[in-house]
Amino acid sequence: MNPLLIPTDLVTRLRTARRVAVLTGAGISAESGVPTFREAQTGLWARYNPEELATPEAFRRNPRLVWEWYAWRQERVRQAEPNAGHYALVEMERRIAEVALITQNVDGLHRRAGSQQVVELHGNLFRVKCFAEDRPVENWPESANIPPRCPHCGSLLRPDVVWFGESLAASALRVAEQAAVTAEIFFSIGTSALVYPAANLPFTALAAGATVVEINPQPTPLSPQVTFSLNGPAGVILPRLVEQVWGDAVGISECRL
Ligand code: BV8
Repeated sequence: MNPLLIPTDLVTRLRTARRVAVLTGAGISAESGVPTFREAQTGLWARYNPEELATPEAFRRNPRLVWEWYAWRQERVRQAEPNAGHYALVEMERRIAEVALITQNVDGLHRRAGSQQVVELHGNLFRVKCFAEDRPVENWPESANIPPRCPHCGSLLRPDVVWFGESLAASALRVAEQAAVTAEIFFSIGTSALVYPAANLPFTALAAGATVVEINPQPTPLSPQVTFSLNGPAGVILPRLVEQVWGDAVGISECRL
């Protein structure tokens, strides 16, 4: 099926939907030039497996290495701009009564695009917290230390992201699960659906009777179960979807699709 052809049945359902939940992964930021998790790391990070670096064990073993890896990722994201896929979700949020945007991404690009209701399940690259006290830290005195030290207890500072083996924030997970249970339509966009508990959410929505839509150029473990599978890049398919649902109603030129 031509991925750019949005099933009319999906267009009709979305036009009348009042509660929509959207789960995004690294794939939605790919067209902004931010490498996905599975894509090989480049340059000096090519020899590291991200799932090994994104762990408390790796940080204990070599805090400087892990801190510098996150600094490198921050720089990649600073040079990036949200893409048409991010903006289409902003448009969806404007048009539908309730949209819960649940992201596994730590790049902050959804908020930069203008999305309001964003649940960052795995944290944010640009926030820092104390490794010992697990509390957010806004400012810390400049020093030669890498990683810098906590101004309260002197222990190491770390990125405020959820590492493998660490639990997600209970509040974020609760909001995400509630959105999956109550959604009429659940979108799974740009995620390989391999990392838990996020990967449970589409199945929770399916079990609750939701229409589940996957947008991904590649098949995932979720693909056989979904109602609609749109196999193409989110930055192409999402604007097309918004245009087909609301295009003539809103005069598409005004929104940055
Ligand atoms: C936990 C933050 C309690 C840090 C991240 C059950 C079964 C098996 C394993 C487990 C399980 N329960 C727990 C585990 C262990 C583990 C896990 O799931 N492991 C996996 C690898 C098997 N989960 C955890 O450790 C979680 N904690 O459960 O705590 C506990 C603890 C221990 C044991 C039991 C319970 C914590 C998980 C969170 C880890 N932190 N990020 C950082 O970013 O540095 S996860 C990180 O990787 C991302 O946030 C994201 O979640 C994930 C990457 O996945 P995707 O986003 O999907 O990206 P990926 O690159 O994989 O795929 C990109 C996709 O996009 C592809 O499909 C591609 O085709 C597509 N694509 C490409 N271009 C486009 C596109 N799509 C659309 N448009 C395009 N243009």
